[in-house]
Amino acid sequence: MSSDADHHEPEAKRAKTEDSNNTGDADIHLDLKDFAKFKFGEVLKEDPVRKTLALKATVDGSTDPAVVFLEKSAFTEECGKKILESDTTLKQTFHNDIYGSYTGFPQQELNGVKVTIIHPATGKHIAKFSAKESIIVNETPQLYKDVLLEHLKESAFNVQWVYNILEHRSEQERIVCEDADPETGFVLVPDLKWDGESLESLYLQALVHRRGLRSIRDLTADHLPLLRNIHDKGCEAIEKKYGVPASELRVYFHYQPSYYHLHVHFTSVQFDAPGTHVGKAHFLSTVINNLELVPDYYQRATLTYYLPRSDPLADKLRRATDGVSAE
Ligand code: M7G
Repeated sequence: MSSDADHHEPEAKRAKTEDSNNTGDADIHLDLKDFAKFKFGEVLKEDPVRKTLALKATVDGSTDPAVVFLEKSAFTEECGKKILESDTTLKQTFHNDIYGSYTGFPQQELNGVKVTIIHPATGKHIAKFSAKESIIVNETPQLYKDVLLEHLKESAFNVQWVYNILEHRSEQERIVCEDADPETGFVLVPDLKWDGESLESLYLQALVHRRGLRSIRDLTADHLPLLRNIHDKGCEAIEKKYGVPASELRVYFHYQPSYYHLHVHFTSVQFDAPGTHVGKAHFLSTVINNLELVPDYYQRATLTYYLPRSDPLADKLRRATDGVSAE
């Protein structure tokens, strides 16, 4: 296994990675109140089941595109009550016997759409939000070392947003729980994908304070105290703040993750969150158990996952081995 020192990317090198936001553009998020500066470019992906739409847009005064991700917000009990008891207007489509179909127009504040904007968006962001076919990859330890680690040097998402949270420069008021211990500590915050309100779609992230742990591939039995701490304190904090017990929480890693700074996803089991499927999610409890049984499990295991067919990594893996097969 490589040492922690290997894992620290120098600042200058990170700034050169594909999604560096050092483009010289002003921070669009400062005081953004409407879409006046945005122009529709193209639809990247639409998902009628999740009721989401990812768009590419141009932004006045910027040469870089934006990704705009729209998501119809989940209903809450409070919202349902207000829709029924406030001034909602109804337009009837048809009725038949005891059945009626309507379009409802609730009050403006009940009609919110969750909007995520990434600007400047890189080619890697556009690819992440685009419709794509997948292949299955069987990543052996050798492929991880020879292909994936090399690929990450050239093409990894910037994790500056993680450092901003850990160093209390962003999202400070959203922190649900923090353990400042440099070895076993972490920060628990609501995920970017969660509106922070609807418990049915509860989604939080635990970001480890320790630098140099990229993914489950880096974990050994030495990290068990860190992992147990995240599990126990994370679940405890969520139960305290949101009243959701550990038995209703799905606690897991992604492999591969998009962001290579170790983090743990906490979602409600009632919520079919994106990325909980086989080939992506690894329960924290299973990871702990594997490391208890085999201290270097994740340096020896072949890990199987989905990869977009168009991802440049898929090509590199295909060239290096026959271990890539079409799904
Ligand atoms: P991942 O497994 O690395 O990537 O998880 P993926 O699930 O997106 O493929 C990273 C998690 O961090 C995702 O659930 C993101 O929604 C979340 N996330 C990403 N960003 C840029 C932010 C952010 O700025 N703030 C917060 N709170 N969460 C973020």
